[in-house]
Amino acid sequence: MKKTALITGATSGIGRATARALAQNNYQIILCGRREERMSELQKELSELTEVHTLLFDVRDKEKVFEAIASLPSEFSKIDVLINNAGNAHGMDPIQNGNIDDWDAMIDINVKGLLYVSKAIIPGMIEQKSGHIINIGSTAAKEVYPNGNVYCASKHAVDAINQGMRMDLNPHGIRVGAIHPGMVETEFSEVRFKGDTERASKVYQGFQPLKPEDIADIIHFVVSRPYHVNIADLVVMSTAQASSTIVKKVV
Ligand code: NDP
Ligand code: 8X3
Repeated sequence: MKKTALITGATSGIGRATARALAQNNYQIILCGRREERMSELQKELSELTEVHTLLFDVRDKEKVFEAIASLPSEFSKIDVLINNAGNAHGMDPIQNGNIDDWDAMIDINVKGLLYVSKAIIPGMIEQKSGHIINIGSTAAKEVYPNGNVYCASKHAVDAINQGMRMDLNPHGIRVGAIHPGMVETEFSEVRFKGDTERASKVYQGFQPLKPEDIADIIHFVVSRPYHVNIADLVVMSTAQASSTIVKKVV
């Protein structure tokens, strides 16, 4: 029987690449995100490979999160793998100039949204006595960099939640682990810089950043380990990157 994976933030970047990788590897997929057209396109593409269900919701909207998960048809309601991926950075300013709406967005999406989705899905995993939750953190979950303040705080929170989840779900036989990527070329910087594509593209110039497919490949590796193996915490950077602030660039 096919396993079912629910992926938040599946309309772009790491989430979309993960949906493709898992669809190619015989998972049925629940795609989540807000952009309907993107989702329909991906659903069409992946339906050539596997069964696909889509859920449109904003992870900030508590009620919609619970409604969406409760609306899953029976053939998709047993979730084996949850990829808590939806998230972004909003802005990159010194704390004294920070925009409060940006702070709210990062805490509400990256932290509270991840909690809402998890809260809606964990009871089913407890009941079925199995499940695998992968929380997408960041190198920003492990270190802080200048002007990264609230984004780093939100990802440090993901790191803490990941550890707490693993402890609390341990009696229930549920696997919990985090993957912490360094710089991955996705729409991430476009969102961070509010559509300034020129500024965004500069972030990835002069070196080979990770591709979303690199992380998707690792996620597939992680979920395909034998059930007694839980990859608890994984930091992944491009070879050119040594830390958040040290990147070997060709100028
Ligand atoms: P993208 O911007 O390409 O993708 C972000 C995804 O999150 C989109 O599918 C978007 O979908 C979804 N999303 C954003 N806000 C919401 C919301 N309020 N409700 C529901 N879905 C939402 O970025 P990445 O793929 O790079 O980012 C994915 C994850 O990886 C994030 O958690 C990010 O912090 C993390 N990460 C990224 C790194 C990078 O360098 N790119 C490095 C380390 C971690 P939609 O807009 O359709 O809702
Ligand atoms: C995204 C990577 O370095 O912009 O989490 O924080 S970074």
